[in-house]
Amino acid sequence: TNPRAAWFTDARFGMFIHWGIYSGAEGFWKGEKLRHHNNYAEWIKFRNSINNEEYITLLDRFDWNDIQPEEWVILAKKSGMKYVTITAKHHDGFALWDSKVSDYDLGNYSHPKRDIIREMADACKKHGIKFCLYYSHWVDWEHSYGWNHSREIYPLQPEEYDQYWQEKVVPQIKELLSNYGDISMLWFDMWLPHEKTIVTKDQLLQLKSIIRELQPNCVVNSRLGLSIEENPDIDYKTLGDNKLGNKKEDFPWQSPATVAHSWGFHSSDAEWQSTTALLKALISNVSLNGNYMLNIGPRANGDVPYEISHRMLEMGKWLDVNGEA
Ligand code: JFZ
Repeated sequence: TNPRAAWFTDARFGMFIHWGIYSGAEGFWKGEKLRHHNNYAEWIKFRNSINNEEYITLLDRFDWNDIQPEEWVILAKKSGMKYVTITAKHHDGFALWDSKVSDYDLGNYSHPKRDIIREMADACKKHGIKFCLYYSHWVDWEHSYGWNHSREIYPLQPEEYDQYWQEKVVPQIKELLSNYGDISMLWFDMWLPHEKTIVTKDQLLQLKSIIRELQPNCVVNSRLGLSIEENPDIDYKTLGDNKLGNKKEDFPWQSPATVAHSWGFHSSDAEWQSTTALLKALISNVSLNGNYMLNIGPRANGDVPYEISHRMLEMGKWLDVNGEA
């Protein structure tokens, strides 16, 4: 098997963190509910047609003196998780670090200035947790030539899309892999095979070779858009959201999961799964040699909803008694 992914196979349990400007909207925009039935709060910019300038006014709801990312890492540790994956850039295109490549970033819009990726990198190091990043490569709602699903009606030229790719995706991935120490994993997010998207195989291979060159130990998931079956050096397969595994595989795999439904914080998303259900999901995956990454959607002020932290801590207590170190 793949030595690069050995730590990932052993890790079993990790934390996903969806936190960004959307966390300030809480699933509502100007009194109106998110315009989509799946209620993914992190999609509000696109669903409710919010432009770049209006969207960042949500940052007024963030208190930069209050937000403590280390708390997320401590929660992961206490819950028995071995790694955390935070949304460095989600589909909204906003970078949670001080990016020299784009002005749509925290370096430009936090006062006092914060770099959440730096702080998370430091906190993970301090607490012995593997540090991993989510990066939305395919979809970007900020860049004029990024992909959004209206492009299915208003097409984008391949050359335009490549401009987005070369001037935003590639240099941002280089920044993330050059300035923040070891990145244990990059979690990309494209849920269709690249043939069905505007992204070309060449663009994906370019990205993969940059990653291999800059950080040869960094694990890459199949939602980069290259299937693990056809690309043996893709390190593991990400299943559909909240889909558990049902058999052992020849390769490492993972289920990304939420405690309720939305990934980003949503004030009316309240169908919380029980701790028992979450533990069963974890154990079921682990019994099939899989991996389970459970999400927190902190509020704009950084607080993790009690309904989530409480369940995670209960899982950690169970693992203390019954889990392997
Ligand atoms: C994507 C994102 O659009 C979403 O905001 C969130 O970040 C989630 C983790 O990933 O949504 C998906 C991606 C893939 C599937 C479903 C939702 N899928 O394969 O079933």
